[in-house]
Amino acid sequence: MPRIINVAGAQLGPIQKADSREAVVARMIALMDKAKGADFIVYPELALTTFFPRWYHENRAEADHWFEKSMPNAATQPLFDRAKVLGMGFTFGYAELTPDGHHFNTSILVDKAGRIVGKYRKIHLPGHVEYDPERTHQHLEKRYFEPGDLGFPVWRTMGGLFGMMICNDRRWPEAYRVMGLQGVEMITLGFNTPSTNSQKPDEGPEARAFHHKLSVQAGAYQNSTWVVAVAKAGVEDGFPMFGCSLIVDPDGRIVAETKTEDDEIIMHACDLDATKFGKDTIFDFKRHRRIEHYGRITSQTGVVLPQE
Ligand code: CDT
Repeated sequence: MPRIINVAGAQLGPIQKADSREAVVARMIALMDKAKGADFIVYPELALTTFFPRWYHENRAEADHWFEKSMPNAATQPLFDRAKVLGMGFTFGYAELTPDGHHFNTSILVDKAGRIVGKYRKIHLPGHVEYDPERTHQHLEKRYFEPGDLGFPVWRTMGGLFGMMICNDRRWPEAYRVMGLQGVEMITLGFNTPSTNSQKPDEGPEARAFHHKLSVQAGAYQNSTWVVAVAKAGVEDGFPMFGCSLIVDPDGRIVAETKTEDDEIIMHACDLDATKFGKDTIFDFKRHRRIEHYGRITSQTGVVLPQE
């Protein structure tokens, strides 16, 4: 018997500095209405605002207005309310400021009854801490966020096993594997990826999309899981970000992909039981993993060269 979950990826086009959260939430609700009939809808990383880590503030506290102090809050409650009426689970990313003053790049998983059942805080923060005049654009996630402190959990909800990662996490096989080792069947991934490499301007959208797809497809295949990757795209405050939102099956194949860099829905009926074959055969971790040789993965961060 297949275990079908109808999934929607809700790509968001650009959000400008001046756009209010209320206006963005209205766009998110319009996408939700378009996806009517879906069981679950996935929105991007930092979905409620412009990608503010491109802006440098000497005084970090000046960026605090981009953060949410509670969730749901007045601006996002209408999204929770609409989802409940439609019986749709959802996930989206936002900047989280905790009551004790910690800053995280966060995503939440909400079930069909509107309950927050999971929270993930981005672990692989890209970019830099200080203003870098050498770059074509700034990417100051390391300035404004702390690395996540919740690990890579997997939640049993909506009839399956769900995990979350955020943007740059998709480039790190360890992130998928930690969830793979908990049997994950669907990973959601919101992203904001600039269309050019700030340190290598001739690396444009084609190469960026290639690395994006390569990472997501490999992660899905090697852990036999669905991955739903959703962008915030288009030109934000003069800075272009690519689209390429994807639904990837447990065989690593793209089954749905956006065509624009604007608000756009992709949908697919994902059979969670399609994850079984890979998990029981070539990626049956229990039979095939050789952890006695993997020590460096958790004991070492940088490269240690062999002795000359
Ligand atoms: N948001 C995010 O994580 N973006 C990164 C850009 C990396 S370049 C500093 C990404 O991996 O797409």
